[in-house]
Amino acid sequence: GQANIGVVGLAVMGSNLARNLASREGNTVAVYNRSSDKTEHLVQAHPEAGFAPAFSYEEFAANLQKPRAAIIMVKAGRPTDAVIDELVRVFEPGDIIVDGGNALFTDTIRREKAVRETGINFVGMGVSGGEEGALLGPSIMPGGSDESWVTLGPILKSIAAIAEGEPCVTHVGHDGAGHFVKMVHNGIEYADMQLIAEAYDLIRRGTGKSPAEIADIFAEWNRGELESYLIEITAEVLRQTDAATGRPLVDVIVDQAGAKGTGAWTVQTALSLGVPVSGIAEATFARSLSSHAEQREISGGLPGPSAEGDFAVDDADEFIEKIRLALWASKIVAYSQGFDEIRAGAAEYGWKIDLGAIAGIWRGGCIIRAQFLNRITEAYAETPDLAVLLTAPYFVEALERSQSAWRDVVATSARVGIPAPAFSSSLAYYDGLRAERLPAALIQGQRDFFGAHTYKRIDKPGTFHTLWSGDRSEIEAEDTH
Ligand code: NBP
Repeated sequence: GQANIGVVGLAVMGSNLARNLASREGNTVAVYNRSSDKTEHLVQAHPEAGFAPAFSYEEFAANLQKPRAAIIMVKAGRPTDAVIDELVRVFEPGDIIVDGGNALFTDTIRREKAVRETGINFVGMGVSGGEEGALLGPSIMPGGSDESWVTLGPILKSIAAIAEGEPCVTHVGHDGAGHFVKMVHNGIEYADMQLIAEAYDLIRRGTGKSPAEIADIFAEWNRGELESYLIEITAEVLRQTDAATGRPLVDVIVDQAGAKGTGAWTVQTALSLGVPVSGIAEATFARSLSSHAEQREISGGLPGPSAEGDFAVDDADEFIEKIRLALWASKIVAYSQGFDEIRAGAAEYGWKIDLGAIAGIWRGGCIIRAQFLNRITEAYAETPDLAVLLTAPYFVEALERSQSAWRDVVATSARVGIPAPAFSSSLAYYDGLRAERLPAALIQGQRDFFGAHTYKRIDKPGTFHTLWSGDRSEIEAEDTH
C-alpha cells in the first residue's frame, strides 16, 4: 500500500477531511465508503487529490502502508461499531483505527477497550468546525494511547486549524478523553449562543432597534473583549434580509431551536459527576422550551408584565453597554463551568488533561474560537490546578468591572418579564460560589428530619443526628448515609 492515512465514510465530513489530508505535502489518502457511488464521485470530482480509492475493506487495508492508520467519519452509534468491526477484521496489531465522528465518550471508552484486546490501537477523536473546518482546518481533540499519538500527531498537526502559529490539536488524554472534551466544547457552545440570543432579545425589546442596527452593535462588540466567531456570525445573521418578504431574516425564521444531543450529553454527564454546569443546562433547556410549540401556544395568555412584548429604557446606549457587560460576565461563568466539568471528568476517568492546552486548541477551527481563550491558557499556566477558573486574576477584574451591570440586566429582565435564563443562572451560580454561608445547612436539617441522613457540625468533628421524633436531643451517628 502507498497511502499513509485512510478515511472511511465519505459523506460531507469525511470527504472534506480526506481532501484536507490530501492537500498536505507528503500525504497519500486511501478512501472507502460503504456505497461505492460516494467514493467514485469524490475521486472524480477531485483528481488533484490523488486519492487511492477502495471498494472493499480488504482493498482499503491493502492500500495502506503499515502500520495502517484510518479515520472513520460515519454516523455516530451503530454505524461506527459496524465499521470498527470491519476494520478490526482486515487490520493487524499495531495499526490505528480513529473514530472522528461525534461519539459519546463512554462508547469510546468501551470501543477502545475492545479494540485494544486485538492489539490494534483505537483513538476516539473529537473534530470541531463543521464542514468548513474539516476542509480548511478543524480543531482536533484526539484521545487514545501515547503510541498512536506518535504516528497521528504529525498528520493531525498538518491538517488542523492554525491559531497564532500553533496547530489546534493536542493529545487530550487516553481512551475517551478526546470525545469528552469535544462534548464539553459543544456544551459551552450552547451556553455562548444562548447568552448572545438573550443579549439580542433584551436590546431589541428594550430599545426598539432593528436587527440590522443590532448587527452593528455586535460588530462593534466583536472589536473588544467579546471578540469571537459566534459574535461575528451573529452580526451576519442579524444583518440578513429575507429576499422573499424583505423582512429581517431573523423575523421569518421559526423560533424553535434544534439540537443534535451533545448539549444534553454535557448536562447529563455533569449531573453524574456532580458538576454544576448551570449555564450550559439552562441553554440546553431553553432550546427544549422553545421547541415545545403546543405548550407555548396554550401558555401565551398567562399573566405577567410586558404582554405586548416591549418595554422602553431611558438611555439606550447605557442599557446596551450593561448588556455587553452582563454577556461578558455570564460568558466567563459558562467557560468556568465547562472547564470544571473537564477537570471533574479527568479526575473520574483518570485522564491527565492539560486544561490550558485545551483552551489553546479551541482558538482556531471550532465554533467557540475566540481571543479570550488565551486568557484561559494563561490562567492555567499560572496555576495549573486552579479549582475555579473564574477566580484567576484576569477574570476577577472582569467580574468586578461588570457585575453591577450584570445585576441590573438580570433584575430588569425579571421586572419586565423577558426570559434571560442563562444570564440569571450564571449570576446565581456566581453568588452561590461567593456566599459565605449557603442555605444548604437547612437542607441538611430537612434531610436529617425525614430520612435520618445525618449532618456535620461547624464546631466539632463527627457526624450527628437529631432525634426529631423523640426528645430532639442530638446523638453522634455513624456516617453511613
Ligand atoms: P453522516 O453522519 O450523515 O453519516 C453518513 C456516512 O455514514 C456515510 O458515509 C454512510 O455511508 C455512513 N454509514 C452509515 Br449512515 N451506516 C453505515 C454502516 N453501517 N457502515 C458503513 N458506513 C455507514 O455523515 P457526516 O455528516 O459527514 O458526519 C460524519 C460524522 O461526523 C458523524 O459522526 C457526525 O456526527 C460528525 N459530524 C461532525 C461535525 C462537526 O462539526 N464536527 C459536523 C457534522 C458531523 P453510505 O454512503 O453508504 O450511506
